[in-house]
Amino acid sequence: KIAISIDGIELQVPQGGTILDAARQVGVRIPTLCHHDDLCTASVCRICVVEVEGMRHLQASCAAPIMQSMRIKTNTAKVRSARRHIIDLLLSEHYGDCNTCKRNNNCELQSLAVEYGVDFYRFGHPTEPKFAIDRSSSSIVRDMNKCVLCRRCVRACDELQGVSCLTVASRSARSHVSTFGNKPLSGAVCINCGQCINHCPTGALTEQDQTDEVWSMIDDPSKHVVIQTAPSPRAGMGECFALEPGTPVTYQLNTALKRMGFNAVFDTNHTADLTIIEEGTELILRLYKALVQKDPDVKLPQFTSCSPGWVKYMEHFCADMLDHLSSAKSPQQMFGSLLKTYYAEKKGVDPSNMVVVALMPCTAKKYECNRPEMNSSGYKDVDYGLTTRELARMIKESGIDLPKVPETGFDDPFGEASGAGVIFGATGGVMEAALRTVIEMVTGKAVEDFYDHANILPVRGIDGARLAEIPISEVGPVPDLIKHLVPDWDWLKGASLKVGVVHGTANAQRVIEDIRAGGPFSECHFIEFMACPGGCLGGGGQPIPTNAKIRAKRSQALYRMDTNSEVRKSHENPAVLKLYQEFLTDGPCGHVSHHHLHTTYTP
Ligand code: HC1
Repeated sequence: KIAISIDGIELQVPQGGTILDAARQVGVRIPTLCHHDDLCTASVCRICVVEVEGMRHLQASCAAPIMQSMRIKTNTAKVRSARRHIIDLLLSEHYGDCNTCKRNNNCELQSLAVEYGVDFYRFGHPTEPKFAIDRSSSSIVRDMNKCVLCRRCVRACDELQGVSCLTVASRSARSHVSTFGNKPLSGAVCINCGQCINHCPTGALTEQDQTDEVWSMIDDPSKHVVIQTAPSPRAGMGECFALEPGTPVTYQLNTALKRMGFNAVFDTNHTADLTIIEEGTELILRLYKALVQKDPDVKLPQFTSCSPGWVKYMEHFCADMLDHLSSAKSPQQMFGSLLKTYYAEKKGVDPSNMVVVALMPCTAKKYECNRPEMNSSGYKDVDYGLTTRELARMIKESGIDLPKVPETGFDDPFGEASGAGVIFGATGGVMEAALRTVIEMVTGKAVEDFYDHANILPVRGIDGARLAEIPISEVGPVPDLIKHLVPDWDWLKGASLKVGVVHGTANAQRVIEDIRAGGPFSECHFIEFMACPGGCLGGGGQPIPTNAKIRAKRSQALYRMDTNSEVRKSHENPAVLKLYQEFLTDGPCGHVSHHHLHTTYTP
């Protein structure tokens, strides 16, 4: 350890750590802009400069390593003047008006300007935009006039997602963030995940805003407008209303949505349960065909397919492996199809007048609902995907103080969901939900007989890519629901189900390479892939800021909701079982379910 002092505070720090880390350790706040806890150091903005006794130049605290004893000052006239100078220079290039910016009051440049008392544009202010706004993507809007060249989007796209869609082009005054060949985003290799958005400090990157379109649907009396709410927004939405990350607002949200004018509010966790039945059955069928019938065309491991950023990643980067993807649609899309068929008929609503909105933590969900495959109801199954941030704006616009409103339940017939459905939002959650069902289906025993309180801890965690083995020590009778598909379980007795869990597509890239090379992941039977760090709860449509601590709190909230749920296994959700009796009458992976709940992807 090395003894240093920061603003007169004496402390011991490990050799090689940064001044910024040391300052945080003793509660000294140094402003940052290009620095982000999720990303590698870039040290390009220099806003975090400090004075180090004996050094002629100011040091960027995010990058300067502590190799020897130092006396550091973070708040001298020289430091303040340098920081102010940097802010003035950034503002001289930053075209746009805070009042009309989506990041107003949530912009790091704006906060710095306030903090450093900027009350005029010392070096001028652009009066004309330099760049055309790119609105071509169904998920993301790029306004490079507001870019401060911090490269956080470039690093997020590369380091977290392994996509590298964005890069810095040209030099000095011409330097700008660009796609390959400066193509519009819709024509670039982008997976729509939005990680660039929630790592951007300003309004240079935002989601494709559909709030006005949704309002006009709500205002149209001829429309029956329903909304489904995904697991993760309920653990994140509170942050937009100054609540601690991980404060659940599930039922207040339902009240707000009803007051805003939605005709019905449904729980996406319901179709998460349905996804488990369909995807779990598909897995059993794949295993049976591959291991018993020795069918060479059946691909293992099966990959989950509910994360649309991950699906698009596969289409761009490993299209030759698309037949590993489960054919089950995501819960969002299953819901859309059911709403415009089963529900529309029950309710006596003409599906052409039904508008399905999905509240999602994800910008890629906007892309997913626009995919041409997603119209098995005969209409566009899901009309609008709203992010957590967009819906927060609509709630505020409605004058609703979300934390203060009373709680309301979800509407029938899709109001019932299990705890397995809610953990879909956290990395490992889809796998745990699937295993709870598969273990009970195969062994005929309660999952609690093998895992305390049905918590399958081997698949939980935060490692970007992890493996687990689930032993099948005994087998029971095949349950009625799938009896027509597999005759018995004898072939699984004594086997181990090998599973993987992966989040962040940069990790997915490593796992795909491992599979190609015949590494440990190639031996898996089933792998959960989620495009975003932490799973959907870290999605590109969630409140800003994001970091590992915030994501951990959202995750804990989802697992608490699961623990407190009355039903914790997808196959015990009575509303899902009723759906098989009334609508999906030829059972999981049957013809009806194939038409409505499954799809195929082509490169
Ligand atoms: Fe997700 Fe899913 S969990 S993909 O992460 O399978 O977005 O939250 O809604 O569809 O249920 C996202 C979250 C979400 C779907 C479910």
